[in-house]
Amino acid sequence: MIATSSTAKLQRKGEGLVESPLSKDRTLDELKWEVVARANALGFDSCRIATAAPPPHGPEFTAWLGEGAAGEMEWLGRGEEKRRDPQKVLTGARSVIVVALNYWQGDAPTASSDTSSAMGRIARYAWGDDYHEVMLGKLEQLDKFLQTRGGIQKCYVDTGPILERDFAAEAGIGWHGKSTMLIDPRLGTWFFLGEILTTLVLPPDAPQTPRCGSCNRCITACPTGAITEPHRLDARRCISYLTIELKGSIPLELRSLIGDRIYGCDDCLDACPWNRFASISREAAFAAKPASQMPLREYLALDDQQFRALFRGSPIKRIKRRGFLRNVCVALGNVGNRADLPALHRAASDVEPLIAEHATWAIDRIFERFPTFPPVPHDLAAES
Ligand code: B12
Ligand code: SF4
Ligand code: SF4
Repeated sequence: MIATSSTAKLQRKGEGLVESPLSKDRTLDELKWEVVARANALGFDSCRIATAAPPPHGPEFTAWLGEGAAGEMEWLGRGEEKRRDPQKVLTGARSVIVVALNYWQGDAPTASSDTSSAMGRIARYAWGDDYHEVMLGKLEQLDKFLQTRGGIQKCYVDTGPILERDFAAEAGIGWHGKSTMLIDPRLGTWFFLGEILTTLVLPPDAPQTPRCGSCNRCITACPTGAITEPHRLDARRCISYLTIELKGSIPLELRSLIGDRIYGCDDCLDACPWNRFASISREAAFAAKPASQMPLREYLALDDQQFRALFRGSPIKRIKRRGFLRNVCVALGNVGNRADLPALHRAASDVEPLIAEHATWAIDRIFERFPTFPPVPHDLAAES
């Protein structure tokens, strides 16, 4: 708790009350450390402050949009002005409180001992509960505290028009990696960001020194060449975009590069040497759920209701059954075998044309890879 109120720090001068600069600084520092202590108690791994000034890479963001690198994410363009000026998000904003929450869970648990069933890969951030909900709940508690100190706040976790990585870098949460991921030497890249814009003045923290050096591992590790140059990602080629944000058909020329990934991609994160220092998240909500570890063909049996039940609370529910089964078909086309054909044949006549089209593509790929062996069982031919 703050020991002294700000009015106690006012000294008399003539007729009115003026603030002593010294005591004002102390009050601001105390408020800042109170915020940081509360953020820590809520489970955040880092909490630092940036000034609510226009983010430094606004021009790069505009150029990125202009080149069409956002693909179908037209919502990014709609919020362009706001992303380039926090005053357009919250009038009178003075500070941005930035938090980081580690979601690293270690290596993927192996759920199946049946090696004949192909498994898919889900990006680590989506193994457990939806981070938006987990983090916003915590940020709202900080907001309530700041209201008691006279602040007006807006809280965001990937949910608003903010260039989150720019404010996080300004606050010193991490530095801009060449992969575009923000990196902290302690947490690596495995953390989510959240922000509170506030009308309260809080002393800003210093940025970190960038430490990518001559490393280029993320760029060479990317399966689709989506990191076209350091600090620039063409979302249209990124597997995270193709499997999550893209609503329609996945471009044919990129399907085989997606491999076994069915929701998001971690390759440029896995490649980053700073991740060798990562430690397991303290947040129980991010622990892997069984739904993220099923053999691919079992996902194809899900109807709409079963899909919603299986992924309740998970970020995967966002792409709905049609998007998820589309991705499962692509992965089966890449890593499945003839034992997956019955499930794919059923999917090829799904009422959802998007699923049917990708299932047909997958069947063709499996026949290409396994033209004669092992032989097609009789019941398989009958089912198709
Ligand atoms: C759109 C989006 C995507 C898109 C586009 C990603 C992209 N790199 O642009 C797609 C769907 C591909 C995506 C993928 C992922 N995303 Co995303 N995404 C976002 C979102 C909503 C907006 C990002 C954005 O504005 N992009 C536009 C470009 C121009 O900005 P940027 O890439 O962030 O680039 C910044 C820097 O590179 C810098 N910059 C630009 N030019 C230059 C030049 C130099 C020299 C320097 C130093 C810096 C610099 O300025 C930019 C603005 O800060 C943010 C949340 C948010 N509101 O910010 C989450 C966010 C960036 N995503 C996040 C995550 C976790 C992911 C994935 C790891 C998920 C996954 N496993 O599949 C991948 C990672 C892929 C990658 N390498 O970025 C986290 C990242 C946390 C972190 N530690 O960095 C965020 C912050 C969400 C959150 N609240 O935690 N994402
Ligand atoms: S998330 Fe995957 S596809 Fe996207 S840039 Fe990173 S490695 Fe490339
Ligand atoms: S892999 Fe290397 S270049 Fe890429 S973000 Fe990590 S340290 Fe930077």
